[in-house]
Amino acid sequence: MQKSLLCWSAVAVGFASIARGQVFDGRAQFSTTTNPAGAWSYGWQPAVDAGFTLLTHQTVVGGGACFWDLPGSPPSIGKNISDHPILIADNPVVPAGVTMFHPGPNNQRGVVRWTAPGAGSADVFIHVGGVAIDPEFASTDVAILLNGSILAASSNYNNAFTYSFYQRVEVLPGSTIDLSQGFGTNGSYLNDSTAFRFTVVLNQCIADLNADGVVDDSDFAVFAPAYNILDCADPAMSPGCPADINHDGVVDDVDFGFFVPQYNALVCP
Ligand SMILES: [Ca+2]
Ligand SMILES: [Ca+2]
Ligand SMILES: [Ca+2]
Repeated sequence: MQKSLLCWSAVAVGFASIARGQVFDGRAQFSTTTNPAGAWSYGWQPAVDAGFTLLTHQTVVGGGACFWDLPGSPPSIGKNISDHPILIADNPVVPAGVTMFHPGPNNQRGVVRWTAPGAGSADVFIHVGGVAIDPEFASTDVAILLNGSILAASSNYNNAFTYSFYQRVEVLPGSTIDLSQGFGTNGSYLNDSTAFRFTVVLNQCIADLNADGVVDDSDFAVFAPAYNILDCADPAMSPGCPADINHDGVVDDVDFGFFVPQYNALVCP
């Protein structure tokens, strides 16, 4: 197994504290040093739900993007752990901190897997897309699976594409939720670099922003100023951006749409 000194030395950048309770943030917790790492593992499969093999080789691209991959080839799953944007081989400029994947030449699928550490309700948020710059040639597809059964699937025809998924599912210890990426409808893996976010909130009320077991005015007092700031990357935003309920990097009307029903219910489900 090849390990990059850069990947190891930057581990402190690769981990961030969990913002609130049992929040599994596939971007903040992305590991460039171990696989599996906690609830997360990075692997590949020859087709959707056709086995899962861990990726154990690592490649560094652009001086700070670390990928798990097959030796010399995608599928690959990685993160820009540097503090600056990085140009990837197929031309997307990947901002600092972004996680991304790329399918293989024979449609080997990159798979990011979350394995439940306990039983309960898991709120699953996934966002895909947004880094490649050549929409004429790019095409990928994604599937989301619970214990090998497809919950949702989507194809896109260019990387201006963005796709968001949310579902609350019941899990048992060892249950798996997979985000799987293939090369799409154009039959080519070229230009298929794709960013992703993958977050699971386990047994926690997603609108309980101050984690006291109810959703009330004290949570709205957290939400309202964050909504006015909007961007989680804004220095004025509270650390961890707790009001970003759907974990897409901004606090906007979509988050408010998640907030309102739980506020009306008051007691966490
Ligand atoms: Ca493609
Ligand atoms: Ca609360
Ligand atoms: Ca949001």
